[in-house]
Amino acid sequence: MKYKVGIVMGSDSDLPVIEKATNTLSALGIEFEVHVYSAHRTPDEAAEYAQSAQSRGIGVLIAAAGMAAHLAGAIAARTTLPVIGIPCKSTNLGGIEALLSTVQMPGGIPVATVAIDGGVNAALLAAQILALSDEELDARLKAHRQAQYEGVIAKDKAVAEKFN
Ligand code: RP5
Repeated sequence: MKYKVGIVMGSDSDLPVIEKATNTLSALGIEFEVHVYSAHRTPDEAAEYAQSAQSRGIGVLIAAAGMAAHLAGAIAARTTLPVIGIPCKSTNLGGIEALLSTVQMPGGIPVATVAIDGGVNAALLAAQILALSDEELDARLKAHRQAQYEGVIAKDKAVAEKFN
């Protein structure tokens, strides 16, 4: 592997979402590291992590946070690596607050925002970015997509046999 994925979350209460991402990265054979850094509670550590990520072999960053979710934007402000934001559902506002906080970045500092609690797609998007310069990973991604296709075809067959 040329590059690792760096994953940060605002709190360990975001772990269930992060585990969807780490399971997907593991299935694709992608190395990653995981940390808890908060844009609000540990802003210096979050900034230092983002600033040093590229020099430590990270190719894409994933940042997950809930509530007034500034983490992905704060990370993106400190690096030119691509940053994928995951808005997390952590209050009775349902995650819409984190979605808007993560997605509505002002021009100049992009964050590629996935769905609320979208850990799987964050990992797949990171994989697709890394696959641009990694042919073996690209082949594993295409196999993953094919397996997904075949899984849905099999489900259709099972449902059709039951009801038709
Ligand atoms: C955010 O606040 C975190 O990303 C988390 O989603 C939310 C709640 O954090 P805890 O109070 O559970 O630590 O910063």
